[in-house]
Amino acid sequence: MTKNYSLWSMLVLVALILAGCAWGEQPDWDSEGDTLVLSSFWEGEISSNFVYYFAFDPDGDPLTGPSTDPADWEESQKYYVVKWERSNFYLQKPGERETFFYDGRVEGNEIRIELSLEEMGNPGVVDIMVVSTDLGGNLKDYLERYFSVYTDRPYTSREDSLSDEEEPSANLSRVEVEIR
Ligand SMILES: [Ca+2]
Repeated sequence: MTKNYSLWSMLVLVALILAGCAWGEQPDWDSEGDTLVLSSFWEGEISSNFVYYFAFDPDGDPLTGPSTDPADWEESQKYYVVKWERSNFYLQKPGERETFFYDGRVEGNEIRIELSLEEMGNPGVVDIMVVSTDLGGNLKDYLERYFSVYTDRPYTSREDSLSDEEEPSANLSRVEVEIR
């Protein structure tokens, strides 16, 4: 009896381990290619003395994209705009009112956000600009020009020169975009 019990325990254990392996290796086919994950890295720790903006142009034309000034974006109403201001994330969709945004994370010198590509109409290319301002809306740092992310490429990155903004927390270093 004891022997049988041990055998069953071992079988159950083996089954659990196999199940665990299968679970861990399961590719997530359903959501493949439908999430854009943007990681922005700044020279200093993210600070609520500044506002951080991320603009996404989903029109599919890499010849057009967001300027370096968030005031223009608001006027054009063409872009998805995520911002981090006073410790909250906000999302403005084209032609809609700003809402709270929950797929963002701040950690040390990094701000990471996730957006559904499906929600943006599954564009083949997304044009992206990243900007920091002070609380009065004065521009601090930005990419020299927007960059285009082709959504069939799993990884795209952009460097920003390290010495163009003296406040480390507002000084953009690098942007990485993964398509998952
Ligand atoms: Ca465009």
